[in-house]
Amino acid sequence: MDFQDQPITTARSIPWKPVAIAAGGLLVAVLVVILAARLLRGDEATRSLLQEAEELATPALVADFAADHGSLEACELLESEQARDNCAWGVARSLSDASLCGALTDPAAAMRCADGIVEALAIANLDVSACEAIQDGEREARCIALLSEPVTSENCLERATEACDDIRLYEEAVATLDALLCREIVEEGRRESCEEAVEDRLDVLTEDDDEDGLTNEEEARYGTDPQSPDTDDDGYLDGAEIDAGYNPNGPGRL
Ligand SMILES: [Ca+2]
Ligand SMILES: [Ca+2]
Ligand SMILES: [Ca+2]
Repeated sequence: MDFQDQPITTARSIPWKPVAIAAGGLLVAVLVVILAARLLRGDEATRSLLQEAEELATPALVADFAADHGSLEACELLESEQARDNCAWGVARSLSDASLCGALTDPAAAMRCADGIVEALAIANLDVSACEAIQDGEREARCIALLSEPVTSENCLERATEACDDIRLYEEAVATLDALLCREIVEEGRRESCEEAVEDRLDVLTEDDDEDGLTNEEEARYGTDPQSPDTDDDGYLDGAEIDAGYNPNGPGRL
């Protein structure tokens, strides 16, 4: 088959075939009747057909159809302004496209529509800078506060991330210094950063800046100076004093 054989489709037209399958045919038929009747208008019979079809196509049904198929055009079939706004809101939400909220006639509803989508995307992408596009100040602050906290197993569900299991594994691997647990993490980037974090923590735990035989972590535990090999300046290294049971911070034994 070459390019010439491609079926001809009109841009942005309603995909009738999948629609017919998805909607079970009935609603589509009703919408076709409405469209046809609106185009023809005029005579009594057409008007009554139009009325009948519009009664069948309840706002909720049309809104579901519009949202399922990302069709703002379907929302235009609704009579009341509020129903059209609700319908357009549903389409914008289902496509995660805040720009479509501009189709709402009520400016307050248009703002809530856009803010909700921007916020949901910011949370889904863990992108705190995206919160700044939220118009409602309070909502923007809430979004920034939420995303500024590091994601932990405690708050990962609230942040709508599906990575809670990964995050729990990450935390456990770092806490127990078990790099093998990192390998069970599904998301590749997080798996790699888990292995690095375990390695970094191992490095930190084994670091001995002043080379006195006590790691920095041990110096913190004994209260000695991690930057001075002989904290009490008595000629014996901190590590040697601990090993021999002497107080590295002054005279006497431990
Ligand atoms: Ca040391
Ligand atoms: Ca020391
Ligand atoms: Ca000493």
